[in-house]
Amino acid sequence: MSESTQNAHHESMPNDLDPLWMPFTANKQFKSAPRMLVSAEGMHYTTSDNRKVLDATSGLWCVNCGHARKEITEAVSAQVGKLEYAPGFQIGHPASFEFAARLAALAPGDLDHVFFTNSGSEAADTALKIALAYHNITGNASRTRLIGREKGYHGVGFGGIAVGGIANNRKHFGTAFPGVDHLPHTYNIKQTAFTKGQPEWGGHLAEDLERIVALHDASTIAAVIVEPMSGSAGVILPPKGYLKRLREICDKHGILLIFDEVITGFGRLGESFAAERFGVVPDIMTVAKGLTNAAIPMGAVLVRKHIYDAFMSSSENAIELFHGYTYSGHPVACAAGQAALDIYINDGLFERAAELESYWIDAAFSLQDHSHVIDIRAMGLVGAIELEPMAGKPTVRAFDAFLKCFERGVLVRTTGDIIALSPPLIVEKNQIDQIFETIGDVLKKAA
Ligand code: PXG
Repeated sequence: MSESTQNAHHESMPNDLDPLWMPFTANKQFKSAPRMLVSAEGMHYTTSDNRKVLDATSGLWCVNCGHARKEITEAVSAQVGKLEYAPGFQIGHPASFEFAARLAALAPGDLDHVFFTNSGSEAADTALKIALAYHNITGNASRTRLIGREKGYHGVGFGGIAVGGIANNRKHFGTAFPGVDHLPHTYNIKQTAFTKGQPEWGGHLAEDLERIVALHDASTIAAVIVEPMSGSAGVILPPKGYLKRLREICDKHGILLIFDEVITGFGRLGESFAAERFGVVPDIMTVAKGLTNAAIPMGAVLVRKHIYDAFMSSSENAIELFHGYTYSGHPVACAAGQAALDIYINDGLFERAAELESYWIDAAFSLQDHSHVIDIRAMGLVGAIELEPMAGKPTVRAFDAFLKCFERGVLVRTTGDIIALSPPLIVEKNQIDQIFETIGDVLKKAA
């Protein structure tokens, strides 16, 4: 290493790592061998020891346009200079209205009203509150039950963990949210291993909603919330027909259907939203992550016209929904979001993801015969390589692969023993090759 690189390394590595309590991280392990990213551009991060790392995860499934996009940087700095903040309660600023109108136009069906939050977790909790309040004001106050799904992830707020279905996210935090039930997950690799695209098996699991309705009665159920494709649980694609059937059963019983599109929104599955890809329009949709390309945190909830209209039928000076955040519709986040939307449209990134899909799937399936690979799932520009857990040591095999890939210049993400991949939609074919060659090499060496 040259002297100048050593200096750069030294300057960018903080002296004291102890005060920061890192989120969703093995703090002790990390701090004993830190991995630090100091800059990013396009498809790559640069580490504190000045290595380029190909980003196969879009940060955390969020930097869909690629890193450090000039258009976003410029829009953000112009907005900070012009109006860095304005309150959003009982007063407005143009950017939030303009951005909402563009999102409404992009969203399918009549999902044409937008409530801004600052994260996916806040979007999930907001969506659940809107569903409860909707029934309350339309004369169905007994509809208070919320139905999630096993293995679901809807962020870390109390509402989100209650309807979520990942045990580690729930088990230490009590049972503060009553009246929740869960659909069964659709993960079953005995039936579906190595399916390219959506599995044939599993559509029947939507029928379980009828069982839940029979158990609790529809008059007590407000909403069903699902990720159209489970991301955090390890890329579980919806079985064919499953989402359509959920929609039908919800309609039959007057239950609102919420899609959490925090990961699937903004091109991940080769369409603007999973709702478009699967041809099912929910009543409420949550988004975040790719909404601003993650340059500034932001989330949003989109609701269908009849829901918004129900709230607007109250008296002229009433506050229709007692909910909101200091930073709802933050001007700088709106500027980032508008610039991201321009990039998605001008660069045709959703179409690009669709065009690359078959190349992506074939590249993922090139690892099919590697030892310890027990399933591969892929669609759009998202994928998962599921590994056989080491006997008595779950998660170790995948985490080891994550560390080795990082050493070899590719950033992947792991959840359990699953390697999850979701590159920026600007990824090139040779970079797709690099991602899977690196993983393949790491798995071969580890075998
Ligand atoms: N809903 C879904 C479907 C998500 O994937 C959230 C809500 C919460 O968003 P915020 O912005 O509050 O984090 C998410 C977040 C991973 C991983 O690798 C997934 C998420 C976040 C961090 C890591 O599985 N998803």
